Amino acid sequence: MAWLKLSPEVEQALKNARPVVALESTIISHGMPYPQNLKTAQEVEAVLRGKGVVPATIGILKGVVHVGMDAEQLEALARRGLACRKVSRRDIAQVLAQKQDGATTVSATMIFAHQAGISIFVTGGIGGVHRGDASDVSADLTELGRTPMCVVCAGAKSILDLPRTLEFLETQGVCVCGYGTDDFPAFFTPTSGLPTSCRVDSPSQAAELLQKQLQVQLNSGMVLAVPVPEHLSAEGKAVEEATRTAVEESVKQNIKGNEVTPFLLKRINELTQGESLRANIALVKHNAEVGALMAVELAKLGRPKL
Ligand code: PSU
Ligand code: MN
Repeated sequence: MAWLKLSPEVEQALKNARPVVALESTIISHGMPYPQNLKTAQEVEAVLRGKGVVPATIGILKGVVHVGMDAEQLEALARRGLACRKVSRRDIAQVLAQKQDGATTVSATMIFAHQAGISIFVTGGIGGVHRGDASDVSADLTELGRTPMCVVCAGAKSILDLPRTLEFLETQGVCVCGYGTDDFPAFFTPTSGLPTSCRVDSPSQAAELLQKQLQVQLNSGMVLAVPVPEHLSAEGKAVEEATRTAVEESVKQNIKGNEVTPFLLKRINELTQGESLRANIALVKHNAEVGALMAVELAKLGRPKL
């Protein structure tokens, strides 16, 4: 496909049924400031490689989707940051038609990873239903309802309305699986007090669950929600307070649409003097470890027999 390019390494790995894990690029451009964003992107790739998994960071350059970005491409995207276009499902055709650059959100990354033949995708947190405005529902949630992909993450941030987010996922038929927990993780803290829909306790159990989901051809996605390890969690109260302040500010300043999430992430980082960013980075790397182990197990199971 002229509009979708696999890097030689990713193409080779997929051909040989070796484990490959997808990574998104909006977390780099809009989720973290430069240069921590670049360093994190490189470290997450290194975590995957360390476990024998090929990383496939996905982004759009001049109207071409790249599945597996090289060092130069990654650096250009990280430097451009918020000036880069944030691309979710609705924006894809336009960005490709007009040959623009773009960073893919969870929703767009799921679409392209699936088209490339990848089934596991690691990130920090998914979008959800916003606290400030409950009609602001992330396209990540509807995408999870329609694309067969396992998104390994630390749940969703408390910038979101978590009860509504989980209800929405249930309506969309998304399997929300806790990794070693029955409690849906709330990103910076391991628990939210809200139930997941099921639980697994090992990478092989997680792989078996995904394999079954693919075999049955549900064509919907699953979330593998990994609680942040206690020693990496951010100071709960400080982040919670900063979150409340940031949400209030976003409402007062009339921040709307796809600018809400980047605004909140930036403000919480400022208000916690970098504490939230530190925890964010550590947690993404931890998710990558779990996602890598799961991908290795999935590769052992082979292609699902339909
Ligand atoms: N949540 C985070 N960090 C992020 C994002 C979400 O903790 O970087 C990014 C992801 O790319 C996600 C997107 O797909 O924000 C959701 O944006 P919105 O709320 O506008 O749908
Ligand atoms: Mn939104």
